[in-house]
Amino acid sequence: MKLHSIDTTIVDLPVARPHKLAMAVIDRHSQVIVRVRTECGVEGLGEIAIIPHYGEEAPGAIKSMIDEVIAPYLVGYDIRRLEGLVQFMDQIIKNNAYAKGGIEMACVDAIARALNVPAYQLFGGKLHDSIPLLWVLGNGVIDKDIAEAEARLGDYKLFLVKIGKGDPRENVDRALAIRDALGDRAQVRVDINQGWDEATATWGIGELQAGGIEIIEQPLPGHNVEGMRRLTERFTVPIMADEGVMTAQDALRIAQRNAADALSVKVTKHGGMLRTKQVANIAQAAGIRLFGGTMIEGQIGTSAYAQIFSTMPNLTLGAQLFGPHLLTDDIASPVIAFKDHALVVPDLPGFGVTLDTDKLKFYQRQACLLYTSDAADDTPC
Ligand code: MUC
Ligand code: MG
Repeated sequence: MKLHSIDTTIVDLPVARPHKLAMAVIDRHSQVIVRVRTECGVEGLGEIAIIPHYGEEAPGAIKSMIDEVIAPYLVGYDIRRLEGLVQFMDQIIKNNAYAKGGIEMACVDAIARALNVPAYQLFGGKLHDSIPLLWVLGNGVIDKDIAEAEARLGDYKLFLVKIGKGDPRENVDRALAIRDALGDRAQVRVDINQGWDEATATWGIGELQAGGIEIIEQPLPGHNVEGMRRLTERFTVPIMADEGVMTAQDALRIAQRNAADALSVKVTKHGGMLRTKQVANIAQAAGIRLFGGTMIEGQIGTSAYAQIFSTMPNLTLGAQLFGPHLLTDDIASPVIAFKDHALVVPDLPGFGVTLDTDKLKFYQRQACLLYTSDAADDTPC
């Protein structure tokens, strides 16, 4: 299965409402779609969803990294040697996890399609037929978040409130008001997205824990491993790392320092499905629980994430794969089903997704988008 070509397209997809995070407001969501084709005519699809200001890579840079730097070296490579392909990409260029992860994802889809098996079969097989789902409340306004949670209760029993921007007192009050409104009908977690310093976190987590918040995600900057250790030791409410765990080495450091109770795993930030499984294996060995994270993927990425999540024994905290519900249109056929507050892991060959080339053309980026930190603004530049 020698690689013949790699194509990339940037798309900007519509969302149901502006999604407010500590670092950005998303009112159109950007993805780089990767299509690989082998010399024997097998095709595979990858999706790199990008949360603005979350990581180190951006859509245009990812596209040119793949088109101009990585792809020229990969033509003719036998993609069945998947671990070799990942190591080869690391020789071509350091870091650039999103770009490499998108290529690897598309190769996994192609290999599994050629073998006529679901992708999870390449990673040890499926342990979970379905994965409990979490909806992210990102209005930044109490009444809107409560109304949205009420409307979503049919599909979701786990909610995550995005805080970490603005007044910490307002952040805590908003999360607790949502928690009180939902009562025992749902669990409520928070994601601070690195927004607090340690003193604020020590105060804020105390309040959130007393108010019944279920999990606290990434309160401190990702590099502050010792601060995360102190919070993990101090509080009984689980502390989860997200931005603090990008690489397998990060996972190892967190495990060695007892610097989190849980990790949020994401194929894109770890640089592919093999590397995500590596992080999961370290967590499993250390007794750390996993949460299936998201970068707000559509059908391709959500299926890919679900495939690898389904193979992880310690993925016991559900998954944030709400992308297909937040995005109001997609460039691929629907393959994701939702049942009993959970996502059903697809059993079709590969990721089971078919590209809609008309939609791909329709949503293809025409101009660069500029995201601001406090307004749903997309001024062309
Ligand atoms: C994050 O920090 O988990 C993904 C979805 C969302 O609402 O936030 C992001 C990133
Ligand atoms: Mg997070």
